[in-house]
Amino acid sequence: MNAGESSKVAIQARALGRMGEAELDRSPTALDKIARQVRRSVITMIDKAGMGHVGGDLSVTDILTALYFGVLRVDPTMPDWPDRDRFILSKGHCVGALYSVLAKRGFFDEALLADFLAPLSPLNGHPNRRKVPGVEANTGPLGHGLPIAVGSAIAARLSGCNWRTFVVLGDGELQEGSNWEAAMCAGHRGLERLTAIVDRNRLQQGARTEETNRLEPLADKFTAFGWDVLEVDGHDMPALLDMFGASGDGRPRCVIAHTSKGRGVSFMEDRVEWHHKVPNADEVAAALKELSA
Ligand SMILES: Cc1ncc(C[n+]2csc(CCOP(=O)(O)OP(=O)(O)O)c2C)c(N)n1
Ligand SMILES: [Mg+2]
Repeated sequence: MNAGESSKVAIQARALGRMGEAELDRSPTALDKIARQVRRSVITMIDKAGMGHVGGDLSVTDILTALYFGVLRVDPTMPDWPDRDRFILSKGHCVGALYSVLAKRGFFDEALLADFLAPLSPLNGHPNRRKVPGVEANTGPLGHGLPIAVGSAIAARLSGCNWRTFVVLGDGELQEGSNWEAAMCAGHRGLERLTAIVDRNRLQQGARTEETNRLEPLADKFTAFGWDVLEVDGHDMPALLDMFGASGDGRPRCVIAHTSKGRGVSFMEDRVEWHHKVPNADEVAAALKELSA
């Protein structure tokens, strides 16, 4: 353990942490329920902090829940277990959803979520691997997660390990050129144990993606770079679980997950202003009411 590792939040995995993998209920119904709890906790965290990225947190919630509760081989009591699957949240501004999922999965105590963005809290506005167990990479500046994930997949291959690497990218984020260098490298090397998931909510900060810098035909672009491309409703839990298998045909996999920014709160859905607008007290109450229905 290096100095950075030892400064991580005094995180003891909760009792849940030692829960045997077999005891986790991985059914889509159970996962949908967890996702609803995550959405509620995101609203509460942002309300308390007075900051956050609510729209993108809500669009990526089902994807993160499917990964952490249904797919990733991780052990919350051993966040640095060498054989674990690696997950990188490249759209790091949506860390509120990631923290909530990590806490629910047992990486740290859910009570810590109340300190989201508070002075001296380890739960910063972007993920930090030196501070929070379960976080694999520091992200926030867009365009870095896929290059890191490609490196992770190459490292697994070079060291003869069979862990898998997953990365979630924002769609607006794909306007960063570094993604396409990494995509080209992954295709060239046939990194079939790499899965990139695009949170295709069609909005970025302040505008729609297609008005800002057109991404379509997005599937064709990844296909041309040598990827196995699948498209899915990013809020359909059984379908998501289905898509997250390795490609197995010598190509990296790209899952384009069609989502709604602000998903689950009707007045936030698909509205550009909810990228990082903070709900007022009435809006918080209305959001929590909808999410408990
Ligand atoms: C390199 C870089 N430029 C600008 C920003 C500021 N920024 C934060 S979020 C965001 C929009 C991201 O949109 P998208 O990737 O579509 O994410 P989502 O819609 O899921 O929130 C921008 C421009 C940043 N974090 N990094
Ligand atoms: Mg987007």
